[in-house]
Amino acid sequence: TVPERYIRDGDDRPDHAVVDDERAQERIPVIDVGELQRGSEDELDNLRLACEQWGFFQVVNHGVEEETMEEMEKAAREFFMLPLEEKEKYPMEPGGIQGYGHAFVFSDDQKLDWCNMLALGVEPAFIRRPNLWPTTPANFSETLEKYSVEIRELCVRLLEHIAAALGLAPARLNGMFGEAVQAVRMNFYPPCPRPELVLGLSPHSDGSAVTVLQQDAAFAGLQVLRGGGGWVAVHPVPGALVVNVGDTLEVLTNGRYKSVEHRAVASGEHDRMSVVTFYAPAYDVELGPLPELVADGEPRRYRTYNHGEYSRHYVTSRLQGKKTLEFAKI
Ligand code: AKG
Repeated sequence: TVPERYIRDGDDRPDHAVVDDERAQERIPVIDVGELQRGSEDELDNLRLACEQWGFFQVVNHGVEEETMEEMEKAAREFFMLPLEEKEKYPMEPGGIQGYGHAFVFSDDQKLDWCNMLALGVEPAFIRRPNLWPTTPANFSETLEKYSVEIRELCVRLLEHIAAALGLAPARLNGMFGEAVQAVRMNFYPPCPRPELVLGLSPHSDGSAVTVLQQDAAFAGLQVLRGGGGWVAVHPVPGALVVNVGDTLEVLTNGRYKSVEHRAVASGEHDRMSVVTFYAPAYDVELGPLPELVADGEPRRYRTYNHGEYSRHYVTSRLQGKKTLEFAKI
């Protein structure tokens, strides 16, 4: 049976029938980062369209070593397989954002997501809470360090190409990010006896500029909300990483590129794991729509604000669609 605290009702219930409806054939775009690196204008167009029309895409030839990804997946899985009392040595405090537990729980009457997570700040160093980095498996920290360096390089490259796709100098976005913030969340979704009653992770957009997600191949549990309605499943492409536009990029582009609501559903048969990296500007950066991207006569949709304040607002809010972006709206 499924404990009452997880059971959703009404509109909140996941619609697993999503895979049978007319959206079933839709696939999020696949972008070849190798082609972008070689200067392909066609691939840059594909990236632009992916950001404008989807806000979500998969990347291949992304430069993150297969071995690095496999090791990260293995280390995270080993952690989640530990007995509960071992994992609870790294507790996420209620309403906290780092450690092991259920994130985004703010009240006793709130429905829980069918998910365990381990969330850790990685860069800059001052956001790290070393006592929350697991010591089992023994190579966990070393593996996460290596993984994070390679993912960070990918984020920097992606932001260069995204800037170029916007008609900006490639260094424009990275140049204003300062000591960029990088955080990782590992999500583990056990099989659920009644998956139609629960959500793995509530619908939300990300507060990041870009998010890079690694998922295992067992089950397409990640779903993306399409304009016009309907959830589209993100089918795992072997070796690919999933990238999405976060709220910060939506603000910087004055809404040209939109952060997109997504959620995770549980499976009746398979467990599923995702390793998610959030990449965002330094906390002291003042953010708003880039003047070059606000056309003459076009209204500014977002105000200028301090990114640290926005981050605090984000992490102290429930996962609730794109509600957190209200903070930035004029
Ligand atoms: C998140 O951690 O913010 C996610 O959206 C994860 C979704 C997934 O597990 O695919």
